[in-house]
Amino acid sequence: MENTNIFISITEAIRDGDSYDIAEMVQSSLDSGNDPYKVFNAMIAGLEQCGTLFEEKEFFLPDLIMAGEAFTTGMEVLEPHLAQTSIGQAGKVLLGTVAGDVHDIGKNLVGFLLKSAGFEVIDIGTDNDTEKFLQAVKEHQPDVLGMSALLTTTMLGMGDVIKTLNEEGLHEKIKVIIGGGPVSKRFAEEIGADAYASDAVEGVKKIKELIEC
Ligand code: B1M
Repeated sequence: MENTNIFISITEAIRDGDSYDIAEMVQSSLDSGNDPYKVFNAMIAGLEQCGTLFEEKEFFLPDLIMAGEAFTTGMEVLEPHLAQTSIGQAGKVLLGTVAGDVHDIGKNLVGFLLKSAGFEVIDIGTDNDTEKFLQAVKEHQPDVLGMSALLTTTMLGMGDVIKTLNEEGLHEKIKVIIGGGPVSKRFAEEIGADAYASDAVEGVKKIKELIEC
């Protein structure tokens, strides 16, 4: 299939939650010699379209669920091709999504790129309250704690985690970076995070900077 067409088809398959065909489409696009990162961008565009249609009330919760599942299915095929840039150990990063929030696609991408860049990644999953973050920091003693939030209601939990790290004297031992749709550089500064990243690539760059300084 001609390049532009396959990218459009991949975007539409993710948007429409087509878990059945997406794996074959991604594989066929890679077999045709397309850049894996362009395939990846086409998949992300599908999630963005799904989110827009959800906002416009044309799509509903099951559509979001199906799009998320199709994305995960596509990533299973794509991931080994993106991972080819792997290098040595660069530091330890603890990643998690905050309490009340089950969105994990963005966090997983950050984790995936970090691993590709040679970081050890401990991913504690989704829906982590302050206590869970605190326990994980004590147990794993990471160089960097990375928190993700996709909801305006859950992002506030990030501030609670940082406040508790400060109270327990743990923030002086680790750096904290935050990311996710509703958060911003300004919000990061307000809650005392050490860095903010708008996307996964910037996340890896900022984490490298945090470890170096
Ligand atoms: Co939800 N959802 N969702 N959802 N969902 C959003 C986020 C929403 C924007 C849709 C919309 O209205 N347009 C909206 C949030 C509105 C708001 O609060 N501002 C929303 C809503 C409302 C909800 C529910 C409340 C719906 C309901 O039940 N009525 C519900 C909440 C559930 C909960 O968490 N308690 C809900 C549920 C879900 C699903 C479970 C169905 C599914 C998630 C599946 C999963 O993650 N496993 C889902 C999905 C798929 C979406 C959309 C469509 C896509 C999110 C996504 O994965 N994007 C989303 C619409 C959208 O984003 N346009 C939407 C792709 C991903 C790569 O981007 O996660 O932003 P993102 O990550 C980026 C950057 O943000 C950054 O890097 C990533 C890669 O570049 N980043 C970091 C993220 N974390 C980082 C951490 C870092 C650094 C960078 O350092 C640590």
